[in-house]
Amino acid sequence: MRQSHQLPLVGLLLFSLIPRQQCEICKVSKENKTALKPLVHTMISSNYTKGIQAAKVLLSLRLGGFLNQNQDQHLIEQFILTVRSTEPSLTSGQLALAILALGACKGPDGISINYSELVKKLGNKYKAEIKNMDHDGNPLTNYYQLSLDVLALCLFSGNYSVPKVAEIFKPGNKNYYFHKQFSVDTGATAVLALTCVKRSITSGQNKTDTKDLDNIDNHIKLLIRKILSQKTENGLLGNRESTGEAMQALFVSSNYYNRNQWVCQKTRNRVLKEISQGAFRMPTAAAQILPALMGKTYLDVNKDFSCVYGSDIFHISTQEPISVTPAVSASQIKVNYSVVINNAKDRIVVSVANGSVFLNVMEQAQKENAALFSFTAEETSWGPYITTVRGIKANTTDRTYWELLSNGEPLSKGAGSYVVHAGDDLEVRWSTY
Ligand code: CBY
Repeated sequence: MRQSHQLPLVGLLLFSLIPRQQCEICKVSKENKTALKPLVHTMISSNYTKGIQAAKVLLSLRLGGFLNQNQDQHLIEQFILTVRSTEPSLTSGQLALAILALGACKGPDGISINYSELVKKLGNKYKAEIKNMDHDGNPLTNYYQLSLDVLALCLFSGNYSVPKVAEIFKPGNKNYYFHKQFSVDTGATAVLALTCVKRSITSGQNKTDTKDLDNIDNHIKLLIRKILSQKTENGLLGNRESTGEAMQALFVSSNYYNRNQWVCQKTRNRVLKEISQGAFRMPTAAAQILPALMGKTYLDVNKDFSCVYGSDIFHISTQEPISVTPAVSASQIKVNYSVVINNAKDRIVVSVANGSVFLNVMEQAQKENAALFSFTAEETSWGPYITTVRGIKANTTDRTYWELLSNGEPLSKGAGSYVVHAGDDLEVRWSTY
């Protein structure tokens, strides 16, 4: 064979030896994309693309290229107004997510976004978080949100101190844990943030001490180890809800683990199976899993890169309503419900319609005995969050909250989505995390 004929062959051989990126290997193939239809459907339905809660949904739909140009323009215009009118009251993580959603890609001409102003405001909110840590090491919100802050500040050239990031994001920090249990969601977003910071240092954008770079590198390595230690038998990372962001963290740090430590196809296949069984019905849950299935991560956010517009891939209209509340049938079931404060337990048996959720039980108990069972809840992107019970208020600075349990086990769902069963022993317990 003449040398000139050999060249393409050598090229092909070399190409096949280049390890393919994990995200490429794991992304759902074109043929299997219809498996994602339920997720896109849940997210795009009009009720969940409104308000600040829509940030994660928008970010996910835009990263995945699931909107057409009209939908994108309409949703972004609406979202800008929301951000403008609510900005002062947003938490740091909410504003960070909003910036990531708006700047996920370069949208239709004619929409102008004042990034520098938003990023400056985020810088101030992040500063306030750090300041709050001076007292007892607790930020105003939590490390999940601090990670989103650093990620957005890093991607959008905001102000933050690299040595401070290297100091506070040590994997031993208590803020990565709730009740001594490592929070995979938190660890995964921290890996994404730290990876962005590391890249900005190595590309020369950010000048810093090599000691900080080494520390950040080490934090990523340890966090990846912790995430992998939460891999379950069936392939999920942590639980169903944390898997998507954990996949993103593993995609961007494939040189920190061996190929045999994570078989991403197993995780992906498990997730696809869960989707086919009706999981991820909550818009935020769908939004958290979708980017990874498209081989994307939050590090792909780039305001200067034109958005990819799908041509109505699934023919889903923004008007189509979708019900997320489980069907409630006429028959009644009895459950036990208690409020536990330290060693004092107040118990009641309530009757609710079959198919009811935890919140319905709390409402019924409150109706029957307001003195013992009164409560308040706040709407979040994961549904209602119980803030006070009998007037006692949860507080991030003291790391207190109202924990939800069923039959002695903490729930992995919120009050608005956990469907109760006859005879359940339900509990809200005053806890410290
Ligand atoms: N988002 C946030 O700030 C939340 C970050 C998060 C790590 C989040 C999980 C992960 C995520 N992807 O959003 C988180 N939970 C936090 C930080 C917290 C603490 C909130 C207080 C604070 N420091 O800011 C706290 C108190 C430890 C907490 N979560 C409590 C609870 C329980 C809520 C009970 C109540 N009072 O209503 C509960 C129900 C656990 C329990 N058994 O009591 C709980 N969390 C759950 C189940 C969850 C998951 C929700 C899953 C679902 N299907 O509804 C979760 C996704 C999430 C939301 N919590 Co917290 C974790 C998981 O299971 N993977 C930023 C914002 C901008 O979006």
